[in-house]
Amino acid sequence: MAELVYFDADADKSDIVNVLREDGACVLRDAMDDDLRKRLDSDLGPLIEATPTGRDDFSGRLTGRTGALVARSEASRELVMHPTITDLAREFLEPFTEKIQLHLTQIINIQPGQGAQPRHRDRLAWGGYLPAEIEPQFNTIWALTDFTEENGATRVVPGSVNWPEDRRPTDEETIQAVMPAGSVLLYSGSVIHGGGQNLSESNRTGLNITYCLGWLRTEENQYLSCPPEIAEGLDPDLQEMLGYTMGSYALGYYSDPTEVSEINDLRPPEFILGRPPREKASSAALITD
Ligand SMILES: O=C(O)CCC(=O)C(=O)O
Ligand SMILES: [Fe+2]
Repeated sequence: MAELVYFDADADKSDIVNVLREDGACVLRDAMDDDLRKRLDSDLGPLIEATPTGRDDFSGRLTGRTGALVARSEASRELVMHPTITDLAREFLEPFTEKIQLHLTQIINIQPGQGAQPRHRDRLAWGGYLPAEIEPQFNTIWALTDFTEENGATRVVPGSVNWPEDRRPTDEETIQAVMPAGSVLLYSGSVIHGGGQNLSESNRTGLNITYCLGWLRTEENQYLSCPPEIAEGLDPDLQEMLGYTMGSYALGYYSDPTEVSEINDLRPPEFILGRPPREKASSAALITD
């Protein structure tokens, strides 16, 4: 039978990262305080109400998905920058990148009657081009309602991280991330998982916040979902998590095409937010003559 490891929110970080590397998933119990939960409910309730359900079986014809949460919800920003989570994300992805960035924010509201989502690996966003040894992603689904077997708690296949591409999981190898509201499922980009079937009478609401290697394209385009006029009012750590900083010496500069008489090109993204970079981008290993 499949087993999922549960940690208290203050558990040792290296224990959590080790389980994530081996199993590809685990749960942190009660990682969100009640006050934040209340503020999230009041920020997100109207957004959930206004969101239509999906147009295909993967996104879910009875599932609402709402993004741009950094721009839309102040309370969501605290979850995006939750210190335990960002520390874990950095440690987990550190073998493959200098910097991490926000990959997507999405309320996933599974309504009664929604069938199970096809199981998948989230790394398929990059179309299967990434070598298997590179782990691209650190994912969270925060439970905003209790996640139960009946209401569609996420199905995960612990240990499926290094399986050959053609191996299919059995039901015995799959387990649901049952957890009380305020807990968070952590899972990698390489573990097989999918939303569960909602056989209950009420919604299963999760908040999917994911991080990826700083040199990859992100699923949610953060520059369009949180444009400079909104990003300029945010905390610098959050601005940088959104991608408003150089990814490395050469990654992410811009030029202002309206400048013609005095051109000041190759600007770091912070410039559009009205401030200089907080640190100099490290230079790539140059081949010296
Ligand atoms: O809603 C869930 O529990 C999982 C959703 C998911 O895996 C996805 O949409 O990629
Ligand atoms: Fe997924």
